[in-house]
Amino acid sequence: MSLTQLMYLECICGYESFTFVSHSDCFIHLSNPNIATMKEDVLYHFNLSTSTHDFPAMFGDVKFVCVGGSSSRMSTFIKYVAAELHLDHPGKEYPNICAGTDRYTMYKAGPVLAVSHGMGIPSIGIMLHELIKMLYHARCSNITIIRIGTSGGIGLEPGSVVITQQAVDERFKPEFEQTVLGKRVVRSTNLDTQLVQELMTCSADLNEFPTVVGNTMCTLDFYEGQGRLDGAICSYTEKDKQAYLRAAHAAGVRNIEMESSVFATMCSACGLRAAVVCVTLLDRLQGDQINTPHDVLVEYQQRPQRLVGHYIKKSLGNS
Ligand code: R2B
Ligand code: URA
Repeated sequence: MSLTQLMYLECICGYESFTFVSHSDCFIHLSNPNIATMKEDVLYHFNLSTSTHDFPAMFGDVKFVCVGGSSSRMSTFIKYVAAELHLDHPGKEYPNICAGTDRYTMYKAGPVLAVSHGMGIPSIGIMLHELIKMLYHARCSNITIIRIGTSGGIGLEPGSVVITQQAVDERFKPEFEQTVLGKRVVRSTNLDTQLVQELMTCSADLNEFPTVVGNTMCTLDFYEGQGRLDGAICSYTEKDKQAYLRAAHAAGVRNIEMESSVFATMCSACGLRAAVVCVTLLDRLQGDQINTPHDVLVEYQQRPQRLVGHYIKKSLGNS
């Protein structure tokens, strides 16, 4: 067990939080009693099932899970991490474990799993239900899960990386609201505060790009939902937009994306140590269109990968 994992003594169980004083392993707990009664669990959108795949053999050694929107980014990430951890050799391939479906992609290199989640809360939500159950069936312990993504910044130099303190909704509240059986259910969006600090230290170690800790606003839409003026529909003025983004900034929001709230809620409810690390592609106070040259955007998108790659390497005592 690494120093970081030894330092992680707090486990969340059910909705209670308590502190262990020993080096106890933290297992995933599902917040659903029905799963224990099922003979088979089909993870439909991964094309994996407990009756056709040996989850403990396939995934039992996983300690770090990185999730991100795009399939190609996750494929690049696994190759990068494998090289950093000296797990690869010339010609080594990283097959897509979910090759039987085109919904999500999944790659594994040693203790690292990389999974794509698509865009928006519904897409990442479905993926997380199946991922968390998969890790549970695999009897994984002491998992750290990090979303590495892109976002729009508020008042930051483009290319800055934001490590999320709190995921907040469009009213700047640290809440995720869902309709369950026709009723409004509001859950909190806690993230691991110690992990935030460890990632910040890793960014200082690298000293390659500006990094801040701030709140991340999670929205249901890229256009009007994020106060853009350039969608197919727009019902407000530039002045209204500026007032909204400045109010968000005053509430501690430093970036805007579309998955962090459900990610924080689900990981915390199931006892997963979680963080969100997103690069900002533009400063939303300056504009809405992403017109930065392609090669610059590619380099920006590598920044969360380099930061999290360094974190994993350091956690494994490999740096
Ligand atoms: C960031 O970028 C995507 C929209 O372009 C969305 O998935 C997000 O959260
Ligand atoms: N992703 C978002 O959700 N918003 C942006 O402005 C950029 C990337």
